[in-house]
Amino acid sequence: MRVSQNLIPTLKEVPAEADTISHQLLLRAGMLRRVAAGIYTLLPLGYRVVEKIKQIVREEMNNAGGVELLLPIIQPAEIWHEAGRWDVYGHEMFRLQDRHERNFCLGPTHEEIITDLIRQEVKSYRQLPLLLYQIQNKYRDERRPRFGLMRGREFIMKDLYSFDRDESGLETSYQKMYNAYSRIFSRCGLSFRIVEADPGAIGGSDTHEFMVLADTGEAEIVFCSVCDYAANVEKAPCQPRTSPSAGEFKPLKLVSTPGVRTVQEVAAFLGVEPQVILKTLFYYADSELIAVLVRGDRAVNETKAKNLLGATQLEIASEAEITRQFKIPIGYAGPPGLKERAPVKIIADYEVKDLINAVAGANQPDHHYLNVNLGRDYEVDTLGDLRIAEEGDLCPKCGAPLHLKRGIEVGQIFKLGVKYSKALGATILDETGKEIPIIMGCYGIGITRTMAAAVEQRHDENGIIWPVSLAPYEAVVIPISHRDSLQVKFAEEIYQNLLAHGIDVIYDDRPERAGVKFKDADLIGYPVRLVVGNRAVSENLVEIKWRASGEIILKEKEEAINYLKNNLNKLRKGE
Ligand code: 9G3
Repeated sequence: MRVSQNLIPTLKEVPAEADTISHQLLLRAGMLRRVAAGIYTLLPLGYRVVEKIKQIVREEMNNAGGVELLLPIIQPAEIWHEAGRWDVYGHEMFRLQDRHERNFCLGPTHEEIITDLIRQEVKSYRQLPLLLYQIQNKYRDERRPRFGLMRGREFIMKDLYSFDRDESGLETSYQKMYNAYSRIFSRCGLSFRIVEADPGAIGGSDTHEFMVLADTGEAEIVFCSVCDYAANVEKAPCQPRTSPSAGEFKPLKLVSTPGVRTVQEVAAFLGVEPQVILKTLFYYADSELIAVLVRGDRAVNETKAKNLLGATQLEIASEAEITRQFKIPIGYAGPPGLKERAPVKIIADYEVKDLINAVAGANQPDHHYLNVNLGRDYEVDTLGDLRIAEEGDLCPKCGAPLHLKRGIEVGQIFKLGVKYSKALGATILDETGKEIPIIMGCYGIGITRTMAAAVEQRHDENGIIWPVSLAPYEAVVIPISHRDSLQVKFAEEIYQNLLAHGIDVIYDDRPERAGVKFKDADLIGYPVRLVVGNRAVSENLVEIKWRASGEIILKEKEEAINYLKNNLNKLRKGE
């Protein structure tokens, strides 16, 4: 491949739209272009990276017994109605009508479609287990698409679905995928953690997420410094870090706190610690109004709240809405007298039980209460683990301190059980002729998100540093002077040689200064670059520079080929 034949529109400046480093670099490296919010063109070099990721995924899925097929992007509403999910996802689902005004959606996922296929084609336990997968575009109308490919509205996913006759079969399929995913992300040269995750609406039992560690990741994970425990903070259980404080209940006291609303402001104004302030947040669990109480220095874990309430959707209630409807001024909400103000269920984190003589909003403008005590001044409907795990919380497995890191979720595996096979009647006859529902699992990898995650994790101030396994080209050949016919001839020869030896090589034959070509090579992130200058012509020497290490060595032309072949071979297996 010659650069002059390709379309690689590199940019010097950072485009304003780019909101994370991988987005900036993929745009600047001429690999990605925005068409609309969350919708992108993969330019030729970006496309090559995605194809390499797909190939790694395909090889490992096939090794694990997966069989590839292709399900439609456009899906009839009927099947989603039958599975009871057409109305669950609201605006996030792209919906459309055909010319006969029949309803369809653009597939955000494919459980319904593949279960519909299986209920028609699989009738006997003899046909199981089956591991069917596709690599297909997905559509989700994100409220705030951002971070380029990391949270797009159209993206490429590999989704595999396992079909087994019983739980132990599912366990086997699940383990196969767990191991295959580990191999995939290692081969992609990524540093990742496998974390326990929350099954969410899917329900079911086990679920794990594969997180590429990156400070810009949207997901937060906790992991133990001693044992192998790691979990998405959404799921990580928290022990109360408090002990019931002795102290007798002091008399409730109303104090004037004009214009003092946030925990920080109240703490400063009253000269108390955030830990003794009660934070009251309002949510709608499906349609029920909920007040969640946590200690002032903690954050509400909405996933835990949703699970505690058994709700499908949990939405934060706007404070303005609460003020308008219940005359509770913004920033002055509190549990004493709350139930008289609003038909609200109050749930509280375990630590609230140990809060003696707390500070809380007085549900009236510019006033707080001092010495608020559970049992005397208010009641709660349920106590539970409702806070987000923090640095230093104790490992639920071994009790050692937990650490916090951010990550990018690139894969997730779920045990579905019979959720879809029951809803859609996908059953088999077992040996005794008894009809039983098929046990399912589902396993996703964000293909385009993996590309972005690789850039988040592997870049420097000059640009992207692709692992060899994902690089658009493994090597780039650059003549110092495009006017010097001997240098050009030499560069051509070495380019042809590398091609002949099966190396993924690109030749920068543009009529440009060498400096421009070097900057582009570093920005795009080719793993290795071969420079052909005067010493090539006079001493048959080629300069070889490795992008990741910055190491530069000189090799005679013939040696250079073997040296590259050996080193690239080693690196292809995952750095
Ligand atoms: C929808 C919409 C968005 C969705 C879903 C459905 C996420 C939905 C969960 C999954 C589970 C697994 C197979 C591959 C791995 C993940 N967002 N999920 O079901 F209608 Cl609009 O997709 N699916």
